[in-house]
Amino acid sequence: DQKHLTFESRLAAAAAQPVAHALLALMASKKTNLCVAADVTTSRELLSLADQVGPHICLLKTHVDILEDFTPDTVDKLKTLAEKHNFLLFEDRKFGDIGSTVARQYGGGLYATAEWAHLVTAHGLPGDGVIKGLMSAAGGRLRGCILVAQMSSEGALTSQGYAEGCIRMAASHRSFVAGFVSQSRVTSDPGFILMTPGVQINKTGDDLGQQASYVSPRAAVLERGADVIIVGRGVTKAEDPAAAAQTYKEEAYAAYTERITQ
Ligand code: S5P
Repeated sequence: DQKHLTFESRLAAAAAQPVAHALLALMASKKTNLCVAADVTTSRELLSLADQVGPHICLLKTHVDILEDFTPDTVDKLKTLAEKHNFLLFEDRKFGDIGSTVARQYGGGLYATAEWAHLVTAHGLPGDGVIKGLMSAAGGRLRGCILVAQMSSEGALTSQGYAEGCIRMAASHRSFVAGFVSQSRVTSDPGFILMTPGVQINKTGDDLGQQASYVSPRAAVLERGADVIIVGRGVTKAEDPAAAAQTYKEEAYAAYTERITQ
């Protein structure tokens, strides 16, 4: 069972997916399972945030379509920061269309996401064509996707059957699916990485349907099965984002340490 396994001991199970493998190794060596959701509107803020929280994160999750001033230069600078601080880039595009459309959205367009994002999110809704489409546009690059098996928002339509369908879909595309966005332990397969959003310390939900109450990093890891916690406003709106990231990192990693020794 994945629950008590260390990230290192899951490397073999993730061997088919190079980004999952790299991420597990990175989390173990850097001692962080924190992903910061960098939901800001200018490239300057994005790069500044990435530089500040970089030492504390394993993944920087972006919504580059929120940026008002996106250019390829933003991506070049983001790549440099990812190398400087040793984290991976995760574009939360939530692809959800037929394979041929997704292939073009991922491989081309303004954002050319396949060029730079190690991981992207996708919905399982369209069926496995969405994965095949992403794979076709990834080409030979080391890329992977995270399927959104459950959503954190109130009234989400991601039923248990839907989540199970996502797990099955992933199991037949192990070379490309690195894990899931989830709110519970949707799988005990040690090869897949579970990432949980809706995490904040001392905070209830927002007024736009983010779940009625956020959960703490500790609850996300120990009760919801998160390997990685995804934190947006808890860090981005903090007076000192670097200090906040450090706090979230320490709490989440301590919870992971507690889990593997349970
Ligand atoms: O179910 C989900 C899936 C995702 S990826 N619920 C989410 O909130 N997210 C993302 O996590 C969302 O797009 C945002 O970038 C982040 C949560 O941000 P926060 O500010 O609420 O922590």
